Amino acid sequence: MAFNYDKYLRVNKMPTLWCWGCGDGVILKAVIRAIDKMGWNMDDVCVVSGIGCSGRFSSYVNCNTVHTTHGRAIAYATGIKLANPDKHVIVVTGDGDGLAIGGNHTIHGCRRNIDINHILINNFIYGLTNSQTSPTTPRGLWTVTAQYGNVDPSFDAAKLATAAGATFVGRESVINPDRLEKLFVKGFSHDGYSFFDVFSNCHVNLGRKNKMGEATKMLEWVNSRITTKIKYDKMSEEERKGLFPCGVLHEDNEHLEYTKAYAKVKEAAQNKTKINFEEIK
Ligand SMILES: Cc1ncc(C[n+]2csc(CCOP(=O)(O)OP(=O)(O)O)c2C)c(N)n1
Repeated sequence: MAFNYDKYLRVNKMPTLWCWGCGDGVILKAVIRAIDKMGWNMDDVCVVSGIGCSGRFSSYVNCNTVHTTHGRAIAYATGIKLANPDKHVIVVTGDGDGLAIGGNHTIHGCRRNIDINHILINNFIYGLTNSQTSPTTPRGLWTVTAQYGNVDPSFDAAKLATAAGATFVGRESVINPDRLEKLFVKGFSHDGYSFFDVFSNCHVNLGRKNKMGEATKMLEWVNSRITTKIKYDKMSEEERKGLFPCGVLHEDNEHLEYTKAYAKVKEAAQNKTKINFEEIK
């Protein structure tokens, strides 16, 4: 039977505002297919986004949505999840949104290990605002704020999230929608902070200005930067240069999820008892 996309989309908002060929639509499709696989009721799902092309995400999914301020989506989502621990919270940010202005919120969300599913749409540029350098812009590329080429070293967002304490970290790209959907299902099933570094294409505000070609050429470029974790693990340091592993990169089920830890604070306050920290790992 054909997949019923209408059930999950605000069809009255279609077509989207994204440029033709933008990877954001592929990610939207993978997210709703993963929600379907999870069997979640859309009334129990909340999608929170920041500002940017990626920020439009919350406009298109037919569930509880909050389109927040630039960089602050994780702060809003933390409040939503703490007040509604039984609901499923998905945050969508851009690389600028989630790693530059909102980088602080991202690392503290990871540190707390709150059960938020953070999808970082990594198109290596500030897309919406016309091509400013982001923390993931590769060295050497032209941006409007680096007109002689970007000299800043770039972040590996997955390594950052792992180091900050996220207990599920994965990476995929828009080249492999099936693998992306499967990764979302795995991360959505995980009880704790799930961070997804999703490589996407901005052929308009990164590609065109760097003469990298149209959408399909840009997808080839994205594809040339990734490999599977299995292959990556077998490579030498030299072979790994410029490549990013994809798949589940880190998973840790030992640490207590934050709303569960916080419930112990509530319990102690209500009963005027002490928290048993032995129970909080
Ligand atoms: C506090 C604040 N600062 C700056 C902006 C302007 N602004 C809107 S979106 C954006 C960057 C978007 O880039 P990114 O987060 O990478 O998302 P993309 O558009 O590429 O999906 C900026 C700087 C804003 N809206 N609010």
